Amino acid sequence: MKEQLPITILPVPFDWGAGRRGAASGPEAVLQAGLVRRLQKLGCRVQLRSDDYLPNTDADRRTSAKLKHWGRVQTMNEALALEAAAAMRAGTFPLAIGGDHSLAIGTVAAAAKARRRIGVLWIDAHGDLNTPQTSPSGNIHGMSLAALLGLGDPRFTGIGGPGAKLNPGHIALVGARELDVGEKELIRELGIACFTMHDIDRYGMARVMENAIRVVSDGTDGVHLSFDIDSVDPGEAPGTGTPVRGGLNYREAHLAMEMLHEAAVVTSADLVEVNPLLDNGQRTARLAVELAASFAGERIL
Ligand code: 5AB
Ligand code: MN
Ligand code: MN
Ligand code: MN
Repeated sequence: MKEQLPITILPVPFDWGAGRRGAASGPEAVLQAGLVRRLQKLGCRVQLRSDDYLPNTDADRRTSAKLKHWGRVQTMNEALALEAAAAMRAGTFPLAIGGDHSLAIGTVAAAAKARRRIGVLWIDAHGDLNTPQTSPSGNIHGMSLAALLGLGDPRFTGIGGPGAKLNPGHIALVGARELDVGEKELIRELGIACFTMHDIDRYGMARVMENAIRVVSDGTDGVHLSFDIDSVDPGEAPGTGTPVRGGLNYREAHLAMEMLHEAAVVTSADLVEVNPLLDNGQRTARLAVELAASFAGERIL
């Protein structure tokens, strides 16, 4: 992360973008696992925002088969985008704690507005590049990156203003191992840099991250890190709604965070998809805290 900026933690207790409930308790679990203290111990100034910026969407039943719970997802994202923008205007680094990955529509839209040309590093087992037409599930957390590219429904491409929020050439996916047909087509068509688990096996995490960091930082004015905990192997991170075997091991995940700290290019971030209902004790929530600490500069020596 960029040095010295105070961190504004934005809890996003919301999971209507996912197919199963539980990620709404992610922020509470990650905070309970000691996120604030761990960051403060590193010398970071930390402001923990309360979640009262999020409107209550309990009564909102607007949904459709191709865009499940779109009313709630839209309302959450509009509010989160404003809150993330306020955190950046105040000169702080917004760190959104999810919550399901649909929340990146709001945080990246805000980052794109603040930084003009934004690079996005999407560390995830998935591409999150579906549109309502290609999605096999209708779950909006699988459509967030496509929406940010201006693809899909205007209710989501229009969050934080109409149109694409970023250039496909400024995106890097890392850790992908489950891509739907339409996502594969889109990656090829747009030439999106996709560093799959195959690439990580073959070239090693260090080389992959060097290349990914170059893609997102060359020719951009800021970099947003969107870290889906399901990028990590389910053996280490069982507490997540869409686990996929064959993910990042413990050290690969930490190395990625350590290299991002060193590169000092990231200007905003999300940590998403922790689902305490599916966790083995606090294993996944603790991992999330450790990874955030590596990102914020915790070192072995
Ligand atoms: B996550 C799937 N591609 O669209 C879909 O966890 C899974 O934010 C999406 O990466 C997973 O439903 C979304 C099959
Ligand atoms: Mn995701
Ligand atoms: Mn995922
Ligand atoms: Mn997931």
